[in-house]
Parts: sequence; structure tokens; C-alpha cells
Amino acid sequence: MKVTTSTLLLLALSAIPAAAVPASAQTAPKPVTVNIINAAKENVGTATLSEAPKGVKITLDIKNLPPGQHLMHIHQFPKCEAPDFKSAGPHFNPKMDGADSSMAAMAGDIPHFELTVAQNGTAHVSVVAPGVTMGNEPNSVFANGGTSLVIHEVAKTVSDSAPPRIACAVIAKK
Ligand SMILES: [Cu+2]
Repeated sequence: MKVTTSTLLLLALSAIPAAAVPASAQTAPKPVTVNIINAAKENVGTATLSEAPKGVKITLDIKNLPPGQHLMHIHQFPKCEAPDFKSAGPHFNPKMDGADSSMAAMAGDIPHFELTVAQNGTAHVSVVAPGVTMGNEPNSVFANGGTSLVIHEVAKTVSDSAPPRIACAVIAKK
């Protein structure tokens, strides 16, 4: 019995380092929290990006935005120059390898999502952007120095162009 017990103890002890630091924890990107500003350069909350099984989960903690529905996308450049945020460029749409790339939605799109801001100007919601990653891929939100999260005035696309941009957050590695 004595041998068995000490053998078990040894096994248990040797298993501790592997259990304490799983391999996935060493390679998974850390969540990144970015500040969102409006056209007046005021802080209107944060977005926390974390790796999801498929895509990047964006958790929004919004204050002082106009109530109602808004479009939100990931745009190409990590630049939020108020008041129009045109510096953020077009939707993030990296060239991807693979036959299906031309058929795919743009990486920066967040399909079937409208950001709903309550009457008091707040929103607490999370959504997964399925076309992006937080790794080293061309469609990573950190590719080419980063991207940006852009919130539009309304949720309707008017005559083929996106509505004005009312808020923006730079997404970049710190
Ligand atoms: Cu957009």
C-alpha cells in the first residue's frame, strides 16, 4: 500500500505543472479593450475583443450614443480622426487565399447585427465578427498595424453608401 500511495502522489505532483498552464492559454491571444470616441472626441465607452471559436467576439459597453439602431463594422485603418472618421477607410476586406474568397462576405462585416442603443444612450451587448481573427492571418484585426471599429449613425444603408460615422475605436496591439 505504501508504494502505491507514494506512486500516486508522485503522479499527481508531476501532473500539476501541465494542468496549471494549459497549452491553449499560452497561445490564445489576450482580450484587448479599446476606447470608443464620438465626433466631439468624447469617450463613449469601450469594446473588448476576445478570440471566439469562429471569429472575434466584440463586447460593447457604450454610453452617450444616440438611441436607436446603428450599423457597426470593422474598417481598414487604425485611425479615428473626428468628426467624420473617414480616416478609418473602407470596410476591412483583406485579400484572402482560396477559391471561395470572392464569394465570401467582407472580413469586416458583422452580418445580421444592428447595435441597439437604449433611450439613456447605453448599450451592453456582445456580437461575434465571424470574418476576422486576432492572430497573424491576413484577416486579423491586427493586420497591417491594426483596424478600427466604426459605428454608423443609423442601421440603414442609403442609396448604396453607408450612413455617416458617429463613433470609432482604434484596434491595435498595445
Ligand atoms: Cu462601417
